[in-house]
Amino acid sequence: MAVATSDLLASARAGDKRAIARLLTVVENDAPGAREILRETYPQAGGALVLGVTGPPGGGKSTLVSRLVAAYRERAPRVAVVAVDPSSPFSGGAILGDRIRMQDRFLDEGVFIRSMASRGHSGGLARTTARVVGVLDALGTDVVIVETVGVGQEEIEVVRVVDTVALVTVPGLGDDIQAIKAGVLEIADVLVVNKADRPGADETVRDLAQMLTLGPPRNAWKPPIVRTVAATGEGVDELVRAVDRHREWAASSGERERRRADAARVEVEALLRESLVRRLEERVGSERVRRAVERVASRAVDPYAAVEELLADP
Ligand SMILES: Nc1nc2c(ncn2[C@@H]2O[C@H](COP(=O)(O)OP(=O)(O)O)[C@@H](O)[C@H]2O)c(=O)[nH]1
Ligand SMILES: [Mg+2]
Repeated sequence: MAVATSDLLASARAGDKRAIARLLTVVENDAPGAREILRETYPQAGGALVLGVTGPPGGGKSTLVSRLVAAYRERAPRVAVVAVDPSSPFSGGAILGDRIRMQDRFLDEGVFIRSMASRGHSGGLARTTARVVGVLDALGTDVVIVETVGVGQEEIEVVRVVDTVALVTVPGLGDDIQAIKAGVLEIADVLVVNKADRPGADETVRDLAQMLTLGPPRNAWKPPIVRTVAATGEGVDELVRAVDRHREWAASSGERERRRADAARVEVEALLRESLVRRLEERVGSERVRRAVERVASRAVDPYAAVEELLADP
């Protein structure tokens, strides 16, 4: 192993935030050294509590995450936040109040905060997030919280990398709840109605409870619905307890192993596909592909036949 990398790893394991940040940058950019870091850290990951916090923008996720960080820090020496959200306070897009609240967390030696751009990751955002979380876990982080805006398919993929998914909604979302239902509700382990200080919280809790009964029966876990006021911290302890209960259930029921096996399969198959395609392209050669495309375009040959010709030995 390169001396620089092994030094960085040693400092990072001791909790040096600059070393952790440098390692994550290499992994995130898939820069030279990324494979080595992955090889050294991969076997040591798997022990952290990994919680995903997702939901529509403006729901109070970042405020809630800040509260969760404080709660987890009371029982764990090292907590990290991975914010995959361009509007997150962690990346500087916040109103002043949020920033001031976050200040305490930034000053805490036991808290590491990373914000990730949501675009431009080779192999996809979910893969990069999984790797960043895995490295933090392996470096001795006790709790990793991933904040992401749960709107698109890619964001849904991101939360698949965590062990427990908390979906944050707010009162009065109305039709937006239908949109949530379509995608994220199916993968939510804990439902949070934040901004419970606002009118309509009871209705939202009722709507969500009803949706849960309408959906397909998933497994033995029935997602609890927790009300929070992230602005004051109300309900945060209950949320922490709900996450603990889910974690215990997932470990004892085999659900955690199933999710991890699924994630491993997705990653290995994706890498295998990428590698096979690369090798085939090298073997076939771009010139032959170009000529085949031309012949298909001029209808000299049909597409199946063209591919068969390409794959047959030259
Ligand atoms: N009334 C009320 N406002 C809240 C609560 N939690 C967060 N907010 C406010 O909602 C806005 C969006 O919060 P933020 O955490 O940035 O949401 P995010 O986009 O989901 O990360 C901010 O102005 C927060 O101060 C809450 O429980 N009650
Ligand atoms: Mg946010």
